[in-house]
Amino acid sequence: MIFKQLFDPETWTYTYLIADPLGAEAIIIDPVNTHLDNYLALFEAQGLRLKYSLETHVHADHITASGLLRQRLGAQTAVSQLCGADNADIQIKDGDVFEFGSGERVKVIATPGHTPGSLSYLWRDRLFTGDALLIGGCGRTDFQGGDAGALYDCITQRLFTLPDETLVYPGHDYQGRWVSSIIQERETNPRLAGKSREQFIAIMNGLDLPKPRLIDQAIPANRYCGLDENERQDAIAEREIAHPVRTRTTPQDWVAAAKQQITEVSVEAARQLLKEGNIVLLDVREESEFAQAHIDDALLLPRGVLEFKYAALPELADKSKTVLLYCKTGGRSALAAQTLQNLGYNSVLSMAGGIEAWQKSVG
Ligand SMILES: N[C@@H](CCC(=O)N[C@@H](CS)C(=O)NCC(=O)O)C(=O)O
Ligand SMILES: [Fe+2]
Repeated sequence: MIFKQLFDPETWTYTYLIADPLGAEAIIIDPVNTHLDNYLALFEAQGLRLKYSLETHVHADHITASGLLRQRLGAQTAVSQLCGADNADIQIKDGDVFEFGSGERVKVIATPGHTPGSLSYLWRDRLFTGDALLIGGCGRTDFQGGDAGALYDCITQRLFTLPDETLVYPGHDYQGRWVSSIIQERETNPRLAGKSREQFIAIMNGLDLPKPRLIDQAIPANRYCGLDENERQDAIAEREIAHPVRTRTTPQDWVAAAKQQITEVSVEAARQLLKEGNIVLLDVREESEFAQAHIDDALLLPRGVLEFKYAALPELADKSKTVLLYCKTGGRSALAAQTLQNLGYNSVLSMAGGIEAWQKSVG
């Protein structure tokens, strides 16, 4: 077997490559976009075929290379079904098994808490814990839908019950440690060893860590396998050419489905509503698009981080107030409108045609 632990010093992230030379089939766990060339060189040098690119969660601190690996090598991208990354090839559930090479199996163990969709992967005697269990620590639970109680439960009930000698390979280490074991973490992890659920929650609530440097770029990008807007469109187009018969849902399908569930208004109606006032105007595009041009008085809340950030906006505290959303052409705002409805907002409108239609119409 080939097993490599690769490290990204910029974000202290570990990436794992496992390959069965007999089948020459490989999988990669948590690849980082800036290392694409290294990975490609490695696959080529070792004659490997990348079958799966697995994510432990939607990362907040770096951008995944999974979408690029799909484009370049045809790997299938996989992430938890709870991550909101609709464009991944495989939406993973607890208990799923990935097979590769000659009989190699990777078993999925749901380990929510750092994020709701966090997963650990068990291969032979090695456990890849992402940011659930870290060496002498664990993933933070103060953003991305984090839940300290859930993290305590899955670590103590599902990971600490694995055989003592199981090796623990984390998603990060900030002190240069590479590997641990279940017994070592169960007996010495300062956040968990001998700690009750309540004590653990109190420790996690008191961490007060600065937010990751790349969070605003990383989360939205990672929900699209790390691809930027242009690369996403290219990837969709390439896929349509390679597989003209649609066997999977595309972003266009999700937008069409969302539009059945929400209320769209024309640019003219939107102008009238804004004139009347008492309405919250949200721009759900990315920060860079907002910086180029936006509608007066719009608040920026990119669709990719909507669930994580809406609660922090005082303008959105009253869920009965009318919220008008727009994006570039009306697709993303339809998806965002559906999300806001699911979050309990009962008067949500999406502006058809987006800012492009707004700019073309006479104000
Ligand atoms: N300083 C780092 C942030 C690191 C960070 O917040 N890491 C997350 C994982 S995405 C974590 O859970 N850290 C746990 C800890 O630092 O105890 C950055 O800017 O990227
Ligand atoms: Fe993380």
